[in-house]
Amino acid sequence: MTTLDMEQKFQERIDAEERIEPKDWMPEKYRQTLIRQISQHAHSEIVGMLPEGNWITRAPNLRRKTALLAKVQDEAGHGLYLYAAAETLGISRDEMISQLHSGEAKYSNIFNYPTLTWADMGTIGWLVDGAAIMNQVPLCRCSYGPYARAMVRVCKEESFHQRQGFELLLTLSKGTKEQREMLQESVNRFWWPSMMMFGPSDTDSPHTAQSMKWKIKRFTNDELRQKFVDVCAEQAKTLNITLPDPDLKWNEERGHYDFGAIDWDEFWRVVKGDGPCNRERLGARVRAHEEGAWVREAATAFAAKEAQRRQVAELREAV
Ligand code: FAQ
Repeated sequence: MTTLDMEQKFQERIDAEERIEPKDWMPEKYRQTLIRQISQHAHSEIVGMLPEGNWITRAPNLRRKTALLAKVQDEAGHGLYLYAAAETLGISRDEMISQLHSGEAKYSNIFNYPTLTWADMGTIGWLVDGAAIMNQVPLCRCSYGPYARAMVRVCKEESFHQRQGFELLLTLSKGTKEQREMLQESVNRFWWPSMMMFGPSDTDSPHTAQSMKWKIKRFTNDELRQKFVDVCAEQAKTLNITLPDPDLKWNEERGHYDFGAIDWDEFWRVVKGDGPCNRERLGARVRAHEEGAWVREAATAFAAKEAQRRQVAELREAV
């Protein structure tokens, strides 16, 4: 069979909604696309721990602290499931980590913005996890099995994250004038970067068309962004706040909210390494990796010792 025949057969499997598994034949570009997307996703989860981790010691009470601790810990777990899913495609974790640390690999634009107030903990849950869920629920039906299965668990946890964020903001919305102002100011800062999380508009997205054909993506960037706006515009009413977009208004004919233009120059600046916190975030990751070297060494030594112990026990049993 020629490569062209194999590609055609592969596409037929995709069209028939069959799951692709690690040992199945796949086009090299499909493999590379998945490695790119899954590793970027994993990096986003790990770097995404930093803006919120920054507030754990300053949570206002024990209930908020335990929820925030659990959420940040969950993000670490998501990163690990995703690195494991990417490893099934033939890339090692060390390679992925070194691509992140060298600045070669991307991670979500949103985590290069600072967390300046306690309200940001609620806004991240509401908007950032909200955008993440909107994007990730369809990924549970991604054509690549290990990624799709990882996303099922991730989405369950993300929905708890979104709810705890919204509940935090609802509490602020019913609080003092200062608390209501803190909530509005936080949403003003995070709204547009959250809208950018869905990626460039469809006309400027180099990967969407092929990823839709391969059923890695089930919706385009613009379709998901529109769903997000429609949900948030309604939820903002419950929070008694406005979204910082003078062009946001319900369009009866379309059955959707219209919204204003996104500043794509800002998006590309942040993605290419020049956002408010890019250097700080990468610096923190590299430092954590270096300081964790002794843990990796100890774990490797322990695993080697355990393997040796098991081998000796098996030999003893055999004689
Ligand atoms: N930030 O052609 P497309 C989370 C890049 S997880 C930075 O549209 P694609 C959980 C893109 O990589 C958030 N770069 O590409 C959490 C590509 O560059 P390349 C992460 C971006 O892959 C919550 C170029 O632009 N979620 O938040 C961004 O088809 C709270 C062209 O773009 C995922 O990763 C961006 N926002 O679509 C954690 C979900 N958007 O590689 C902590 C999985 C695009 O050619 C706290 N990923 N780029 O150099 C996806 O669904 C897709 O990869 C998209 C991009 C939709 C992100």
